[in-house]
Amino acid sequence: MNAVFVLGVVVSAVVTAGCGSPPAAPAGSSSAETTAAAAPSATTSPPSAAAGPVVNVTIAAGVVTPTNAEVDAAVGQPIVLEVSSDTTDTIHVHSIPERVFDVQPLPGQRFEFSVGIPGRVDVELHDLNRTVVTIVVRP
Ligand SMILES: [Cu+2]
Repeated sequence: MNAVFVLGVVVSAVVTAGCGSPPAAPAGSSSAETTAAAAPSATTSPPSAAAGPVVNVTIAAGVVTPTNAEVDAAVGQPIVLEVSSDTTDTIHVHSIPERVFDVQPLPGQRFEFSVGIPGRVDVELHDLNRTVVTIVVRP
């Protein structure tokens, strides 16, 4: 009789790293860097970074608005977080490399960044432990 090979649990190591552990950055030169070798067909968005999404974030009395929102962006496109807050906090952008912004108790703070690798990037407030928005980054 043949032994029955059960497919092992391969997935669990990658999923939901969360805040505790930084995302595993690919060490070494993998295929991550895209040099825009062949754009298949330029449909709508021009390659030169057009205006990206602007996410308005309000932190008031311990309540974040929005939470678990989702916006689209393209690789390299500027993404702006406009934050009004009544307290200090830390914004953690789970991109590679990750980015951290210090929130002050002020209106109209503006944090701009871009993402170089396609995928889903969570933007979190660490003190309040909320995911504000997930940015879906297209290639
Ligand atoms: Cu985080």
